[in-house]
Amino acid sequence: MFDKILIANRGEIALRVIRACREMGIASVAVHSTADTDAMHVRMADESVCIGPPSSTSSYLSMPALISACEITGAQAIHPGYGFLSENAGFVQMLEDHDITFIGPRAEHIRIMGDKITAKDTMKALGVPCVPGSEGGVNDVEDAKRVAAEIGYPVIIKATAGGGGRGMKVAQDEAGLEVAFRTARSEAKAAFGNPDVYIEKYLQRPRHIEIQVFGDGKGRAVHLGERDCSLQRRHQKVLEEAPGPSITQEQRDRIGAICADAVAKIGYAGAGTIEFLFEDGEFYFIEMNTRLQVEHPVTEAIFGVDLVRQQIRVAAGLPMEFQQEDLKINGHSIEVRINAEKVPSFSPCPGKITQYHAPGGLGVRMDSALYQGYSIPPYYDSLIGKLIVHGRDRDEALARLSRALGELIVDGVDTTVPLFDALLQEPDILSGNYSIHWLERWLAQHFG
Ligand code: MV4
Repeated sequence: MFDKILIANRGEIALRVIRACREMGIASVAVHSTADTDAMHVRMADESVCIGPPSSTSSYLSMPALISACEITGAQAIHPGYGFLSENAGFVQMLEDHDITFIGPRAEHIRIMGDKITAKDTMKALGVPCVPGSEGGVNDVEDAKRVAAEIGYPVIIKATAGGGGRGMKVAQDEAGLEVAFRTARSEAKAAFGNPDVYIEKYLQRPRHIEIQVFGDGKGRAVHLGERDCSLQRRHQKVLEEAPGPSITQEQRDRIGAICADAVAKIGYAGAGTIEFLFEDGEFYFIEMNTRLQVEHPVTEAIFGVDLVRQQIRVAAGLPMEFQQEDLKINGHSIEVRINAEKVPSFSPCPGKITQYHAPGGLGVRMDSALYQGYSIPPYYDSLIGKLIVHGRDRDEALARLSRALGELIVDGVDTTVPLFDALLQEPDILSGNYSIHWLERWLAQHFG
């Protein structure tokens, strides 16, 4: 096992990793920009290294600075958290050259899943159900028209270098296809330096259901059910829950086994998320994320596992502490993302926290790096906390969420808390009846 791990991240996820390290008797090294000298992750880690100026590019994304920080402190491994360098295959390769262990999958798997056409081809060949569409990419309008006629309109054109909603165009009919195709290609070239696009049938009212998988890197893998992350605004998740309110145990077992099998076959190491659109009882693969996700705590809550601990074990060459038959769902969990943003514009609202009180009690987990007197810098993501509740069933989780939101105090900046108070009054939210378009429609109705 490692003696010392460096955390190449900040905020609540850095604390999350430091906590796992401490429970495992592993020393932790925080890194920080000059804007984060007073940040909680710096205080909570065993040691810290300043790696550069405020801009992420020159600090949290600086590979030479991170490698130097490992060499100075003697850290043997890096946990990337989410965002920043967590899905950068070049970084993983560079760490390998410096004999530093990356706590995550191999560079090869990050690369495959980072190219959305290759990801889809790979998953399809492994038996994962995909959205009907082109075999590989489409190179010209004629090719696009031929595929679209086969699968039927509407269709969606996606950039292979995109993902997470970037670089997509919908065409309702053949008349709209040419413009959609040309725009998608030129936008993809401008945004990613890669014009390659592919076509899929456009699903009109799906849910976003993602399956948590975990591999030991030696051909064994398990799944930890699904999360429903359909409540999104501009491709940013707002609320996530597990299990999915629309998924039956039979559906979970079936798609879960397919996913675990697929990642076992490629020898995948560590935590991964396989994203699906779910419509009319069918799953359609869209993308795979090769990192620990923001919303991983809802899975931890219902399965009673520590995913970061397992990531560290697997990276050190140890087995996972569970097999598929050990993984049984207990109750229901919901997470809300507390952002320092004004509602309903969702514009960032950095500033000084004048009062802070975290909720607690049975079934309540608050992952946050806030403290009273802390100043949220303007340079980074606006996520300042995740409130995760767990109950015996969905209704108990909802009641606990309401209660915990009432206890939470974050003064000095605007937050997304009022949005959650309002959502908890909505019959569709209380019954779990929402698709990927529900939130944008609701926001347009209430504030448009
Ligand atoms: C789609 C789709 C409908 N049909 N693909 C957006 C993010 C990226 N991960 C995939 N996305 C979508 N792909 C087909 N074939 C609709 C979306 C989509 C979406 C997906 C998940 C959550 C929120 C969304 C909001 C708008 C569009």
